[in-house]
Amino acid sequence: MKKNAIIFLLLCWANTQLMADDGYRLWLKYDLLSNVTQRTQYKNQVNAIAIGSNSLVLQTAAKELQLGLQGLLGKSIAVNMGKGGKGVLLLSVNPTDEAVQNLAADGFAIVQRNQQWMVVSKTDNGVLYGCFTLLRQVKLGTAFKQQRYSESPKIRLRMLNHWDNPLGTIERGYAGSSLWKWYELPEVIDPRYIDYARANASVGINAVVLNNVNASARFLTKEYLVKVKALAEVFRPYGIKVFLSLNFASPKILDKIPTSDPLDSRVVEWWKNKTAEIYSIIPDFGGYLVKANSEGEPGPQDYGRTHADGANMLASALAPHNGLVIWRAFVYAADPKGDRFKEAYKDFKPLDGKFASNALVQVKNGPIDFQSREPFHPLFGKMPQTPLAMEFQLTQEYLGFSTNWVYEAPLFKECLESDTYAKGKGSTVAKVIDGSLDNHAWSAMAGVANTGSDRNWTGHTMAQANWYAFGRLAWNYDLTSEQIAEEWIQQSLTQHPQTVGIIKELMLKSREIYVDFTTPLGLHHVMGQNIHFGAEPWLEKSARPDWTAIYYHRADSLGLGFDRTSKGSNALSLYAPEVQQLWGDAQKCPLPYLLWFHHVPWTQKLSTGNTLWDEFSSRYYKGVASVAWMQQQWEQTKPHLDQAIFTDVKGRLAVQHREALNWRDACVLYFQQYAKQPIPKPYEKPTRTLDELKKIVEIYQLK
Ligand code: BDP
Repeated sequence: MKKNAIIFLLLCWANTQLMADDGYRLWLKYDLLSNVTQRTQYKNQVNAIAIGSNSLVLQTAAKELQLGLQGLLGKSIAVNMGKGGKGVLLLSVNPTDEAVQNLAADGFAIVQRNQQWMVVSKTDNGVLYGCFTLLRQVKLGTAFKQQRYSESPKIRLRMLNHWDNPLGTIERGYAGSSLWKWYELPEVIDPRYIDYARANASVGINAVVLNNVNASARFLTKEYLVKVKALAEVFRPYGIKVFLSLNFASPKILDKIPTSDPLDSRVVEWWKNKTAEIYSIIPDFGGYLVKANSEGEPGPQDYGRTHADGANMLASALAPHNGLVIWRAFVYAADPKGDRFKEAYKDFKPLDGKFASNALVQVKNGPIDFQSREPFHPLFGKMPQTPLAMEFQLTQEYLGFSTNWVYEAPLFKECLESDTYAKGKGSTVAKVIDGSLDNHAWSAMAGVANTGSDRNWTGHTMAQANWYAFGRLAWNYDLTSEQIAEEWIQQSLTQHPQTVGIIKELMLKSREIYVDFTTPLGLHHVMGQNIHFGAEPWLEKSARPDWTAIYYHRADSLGLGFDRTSKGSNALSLYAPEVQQLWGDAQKCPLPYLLWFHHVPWTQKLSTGNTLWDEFSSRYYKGVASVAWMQQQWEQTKPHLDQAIFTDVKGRLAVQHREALNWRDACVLYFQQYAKQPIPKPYEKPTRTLDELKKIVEIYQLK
């Protein structure tokens, strides 16, 4: 071995031994492969990388591949222009290559021809994704197994939505402050912006909305647009487009136009000019995300216009620049007699077919608001003429912030795999949003980001997996939660087989455990009202009835749950008949959805053989016991994990246990007042009183 190579290996080794892992590198840890046979085998495959053209994205692809392979294989690998030959890995953009003919634009193939490996795609971005995939395969030991391997993304726009504000705070952010240092931009480019882009590109994310949907008009000022431009320049080499959330009243706020009516010619002109200005600064700007007439935000309804009128006005300003408007369907008029479940449907369903071709409607996964379990949103499958984008929430607003471990892939998949029956059996939500069911050109999946300035990006190290899983599922929703967990653990934490197994099991069970100790059997929206943390089922008064807890749980001496059948709000009627059948009968409704649709007598026997009260209260006890089990399991991972990560997660699990006890005691004692039944055996009655628990929750709520 040459002297240089020995020094290089020693440095790699020292690097991995000496530094405690602060989680910063996420799943992009290119440390020397520990499997020597594998390493040697891969080493023999690649001596250099060649790129056929010199575009920004292709250069990035080559640089990333070089960095990754050098780290993983412990040898230096040169990058050259040209086609190379044997032992040279070629990165090629070639729309006519037969290997990519049947793939979407960003798809790629990794093929071996004449003893040369190549990553080929129709687009630069596709090659970049191919390179990151190859690195993942090298790490997992699955690289270069087939002479031809290919992938094609199912969704066209795979985007993160940041709810970041101009002053650095993040709405519903639990991992520090905003990544974007607006004051320092555009002059100072924090290297972290680049690492953020790398992480996104590595899982196929190709679009980001930089600012909060409750948008400050300030982002559209010249002063801010040059800051946005600076970020766009960092993201461009990683194939990521920048979008902005806008404030619908911007013409009024920024330029004192007396109205923001979307049909007023002054307003139309204002947006046309503003949009042209944006594109003159950021030529590949993606477009706008809009929250309008929702939770106090301005919108077209302020002028008697519809959501489609508002969206189409913006769409026509964007069309000459190939921009998109993404209009959110998260609206719910305050109707004291209504059911919030039905509000968005009421507003949007009649507008199907009325949106411009460069407009998408972004719908949250469920009808209320990112609860730990929701039935799929009834709009999916009911607006066939409109491309519907999916909105998931990665940040754990209703899932215990960053002190609770909840792996969200099962939650996302549960929604994506739900059958809307829009065009018969198999019309899944996934097929609605990927555009295949109704032949839409555009498709999008958005995740409300969980990133922040914390060194490990997401506060809870395990929450990194939610960012990762979101990207992987937006790329290919057919991947299983288990596959994604397995690859994330191996890349981020450890490759020790037993430890991988333990962590994987914890991840896969974590969401159901959280549901059990917070909102079992389909209970929903009983969290603390101010910060959406902890339990506050006794909340009776708020600025709006549909912000209280009693509006949703409807507990009384007879039973528990919201009757959404024809005898109640009839929200069930918004779904296809097959879905109504599935959920409509309280005797047959799957238990996870029971209290979403039925007011069930406390004494009713459920399919488990227990009465509602016994099953409901037992779930809280089981949930707490499961958190204790998580703590025990975690202990076993200690010998095979970085100690900083081990200790941090251990601490967070202890907090989760304390919080689970609070949830359990608060909910069991509160609902017991209505059920008037003892705590089922073998469980013990909480030692604290309801008043004591109310005080604890008040502290959470910063009252
Ligand atoms: C709710 C959040 C609120 C958001 C809103 C939205 O509590 O902060 O602004 O969703 O999605 O979940 O617009």
